[in-house]
Amino acid sequence: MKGLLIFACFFWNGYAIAQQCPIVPFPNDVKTINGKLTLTVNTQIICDDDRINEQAIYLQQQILKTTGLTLSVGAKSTNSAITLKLENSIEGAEAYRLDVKPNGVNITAATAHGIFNGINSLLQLIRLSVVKNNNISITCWSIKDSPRFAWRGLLLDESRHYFGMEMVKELLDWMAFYKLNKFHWHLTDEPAWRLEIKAYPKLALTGGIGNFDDPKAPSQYYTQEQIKDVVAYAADRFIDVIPEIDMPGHASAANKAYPVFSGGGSTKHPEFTFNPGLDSTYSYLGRILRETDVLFQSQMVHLGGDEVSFGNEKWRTDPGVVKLMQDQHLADLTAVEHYFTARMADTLFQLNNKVLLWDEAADADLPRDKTLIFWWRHDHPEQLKKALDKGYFTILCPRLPFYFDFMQDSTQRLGRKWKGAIVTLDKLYAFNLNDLQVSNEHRHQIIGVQAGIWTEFITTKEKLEYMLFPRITALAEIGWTLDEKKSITGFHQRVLDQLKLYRKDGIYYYNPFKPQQTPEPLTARQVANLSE
Ligand code: TNX
Repeated sequence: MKGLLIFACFFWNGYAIAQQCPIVPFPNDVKTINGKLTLTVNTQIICDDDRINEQAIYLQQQILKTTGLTLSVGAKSTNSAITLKLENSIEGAEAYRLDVKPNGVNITAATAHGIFNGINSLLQLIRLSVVKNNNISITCWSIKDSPRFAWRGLLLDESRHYFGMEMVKELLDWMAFYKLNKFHWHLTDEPAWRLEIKAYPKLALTGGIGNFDDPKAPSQYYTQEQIKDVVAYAADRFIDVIPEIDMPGHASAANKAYPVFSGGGSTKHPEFTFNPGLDSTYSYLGRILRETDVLFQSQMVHLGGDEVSFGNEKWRTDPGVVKLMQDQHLADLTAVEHYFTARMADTLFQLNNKVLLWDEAADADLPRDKTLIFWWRHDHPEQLKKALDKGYFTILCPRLPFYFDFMQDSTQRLGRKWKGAIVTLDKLYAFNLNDLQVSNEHRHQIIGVQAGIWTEFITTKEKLEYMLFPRITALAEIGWTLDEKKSITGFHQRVLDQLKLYRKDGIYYYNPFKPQQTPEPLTARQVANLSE
């Protein structure tokens, strides 16, 4: 019933046509307008404001790329036009208005980011329209839109498997299309270190060797030039890139390159930690963070901080750590972990960066105004509560349903499950903050949501696409669209439209409506291992 409400009905030639706005994420205020607009080669993109000229060119390029139509950008209108205009009266850093009328399009916003969001809504309408004889006919709408959450993120783990520049840019393109605005790049972990650091070249050269399946795979990493390229590409799309340099755990690849800083590990996780009992560890990691800060413009670094207990047992007997515990009056290994995190966080604060950490760090008593906590352990709701009670701004990324390495279908053969649970598209879409029992007083501290593509079992581009598309659309709506505007029936309709775009673009997507049409892509080796 609720689903029906979002269908706007209008009459045309005497027929009632149920019409739903196809934009993903679904806009928070949308009305139908009678009639159609036809874009032709004579339609001009009008923009006489240098502050949004780049966005006008982005629109021009995307229209050419996706439809073949070449529109010119200029300051004066000839006939029908797409007009981009900054207007201070529109409230909200990312808010925009999009009016598509039979005689032209207006996109207005107070910021360039808002204009960019409006452009992406228009691009969605254009891409889903019919192009005939170089004419594009689009349905008319009046949209006033702004996001529910400021942080709408996606994490890609490239330590376990490396995907490379082309894949990263493809992800950034789709993120922009769906108004996702934070790219969390997990670049270091146990199998490999993927970021060139000039002061310590072996981090990439030696640490870059291997992946989750094959410890001997040739070194693969991002050079500093490539990082700058990605950061600029993302900035053009209003996406902040946040690097994650995981510490003091998940440090095995770094320790392979510079074993002198290793704090040891466990049988299952050898050489897993950095050594918090050595002073030189702090200056070593400090230099790494300084170079990282220069490369990334977001003024935020994620320091990980998760699962340290997987491999810190050697700390107990390490003379340096024992001395540190005595000198600093640290009662146990958790206190050592927090001491380490606080010291590294200080380095970031001196660089005018915020520190971002997984929810283990809610116990570490870092300054509230410079720390963001990522709640990932859905089975530890008390950790979310603690982060909020302590006043931290928090991002929700609970494994269930936000980890996209989890299976999405009972027929899937390779991927994670949580005690038998899988993450279907509908389960993900049903995610609701109200189920988390966050008090009203703390709601404003929840600044957003984020999904993670962890890649232990995602080894190819096809598999990555299969796990992400179309789940990325649900993520986008959870981040952007208000609960009362969401509807599962409307969403299914929108997803069906998006699947058409994936087909056009050659994306190996998963079809939630007809899973047998898009079988799970597995390599011959994976199939052989499964049947063993
Ligand atoms: C947990 S998220 C991890 C990752 C794994 C992921 C697999 C987090 C802080 N740690 O290291 O890749 O689960 O789903």
